[in-house]
Amino acid sequence: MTVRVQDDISSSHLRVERLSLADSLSLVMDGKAPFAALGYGTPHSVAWMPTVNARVLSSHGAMADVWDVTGAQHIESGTTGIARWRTDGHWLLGAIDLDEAAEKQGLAELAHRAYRDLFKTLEQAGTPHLQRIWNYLPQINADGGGLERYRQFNLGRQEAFFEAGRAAFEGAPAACALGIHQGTLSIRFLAGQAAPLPVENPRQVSAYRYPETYGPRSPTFSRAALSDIGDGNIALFISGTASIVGHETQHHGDVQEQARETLRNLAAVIAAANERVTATFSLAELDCVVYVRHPSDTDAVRDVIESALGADAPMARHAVYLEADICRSDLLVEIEAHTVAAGGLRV
Ligand code: 3EB
Repeated sequence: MTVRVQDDISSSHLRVERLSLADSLSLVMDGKAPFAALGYGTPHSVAWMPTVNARVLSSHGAMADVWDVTGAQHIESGTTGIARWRTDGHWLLGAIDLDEAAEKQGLAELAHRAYRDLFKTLEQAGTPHLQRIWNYLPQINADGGGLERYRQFNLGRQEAFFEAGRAAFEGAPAACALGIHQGTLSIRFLAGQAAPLPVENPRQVSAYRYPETYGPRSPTFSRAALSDIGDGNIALFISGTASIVGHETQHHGDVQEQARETLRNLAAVIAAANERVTATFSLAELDCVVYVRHPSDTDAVRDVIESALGADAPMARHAVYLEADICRSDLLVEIEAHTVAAGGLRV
């Protein structure tokens, strides 16, 4: 006998679209208020669009990744401690902005506190599973009292994962951690009701297994994550990816070789992801963000991407270039991405 399970009428499908700032704002005028968005170089005043506070280097100007849900009954917004969030009950986009100058604690304690409120948010909203996290740290490579600030951040972040009983090694969420020149410690996070499937890169040591030479506590992230976003689609979230093979930085001082190595790493993560799904993801289709340490390197990096994929590839056309410091001072470029394809997880 077969039992037919009725479609959950309250199910909510997640969609994402990369738009100019003007086009994303006009959605609201058209009465199609999206669930939430992540803005690149966008104003801080749009409540549903937490911004990434880094200078946009690409000619398109300010852009946004607009997250929308179909089948949602209503969108709720609120704050939990220092975290603000929007949710339709199935998916949640949250944001934390901490002004360090106004705080007495060091960065490790602040990261710990931020992640504690982040996890509290997820529990209270009933969207316990992180799909993707974006971390932006002012002066990431600066010394913070005997320990580099990125390493301090890693201390507090990992501690909060332990304390909340969250996977800090295998099963850690996809993430990025970039340096911004000024502003607040900013964390953005997308969560949902089901745990995503983590994906590692066979060319790289898992970041959560980096040796102690990179800091007393490892970074807490998986190389990528696969999420069933409903409606027969699966999303691949690729963490910040750089010119690292094994655990070592490659091509010191050569931004174009670093960009080529990064593309090889992205291709390797995509190949690993494709083994786990019935969908087919491809490098040329990614919606990526390219973080460039030195703005004068932007054209050199764009040339590498366009010669590898063709200038007409969606990855090349939709790329957002941002000025940011990378978490290792010898890295000049880092690329993160997401992409959606029809299919499901292989069981
Ligand atoms: C790397 O591969 C580059 O600390 O959350 C990439 C993605 C990097 C995420 C993080 C750091 C993070 O180690 C750095």
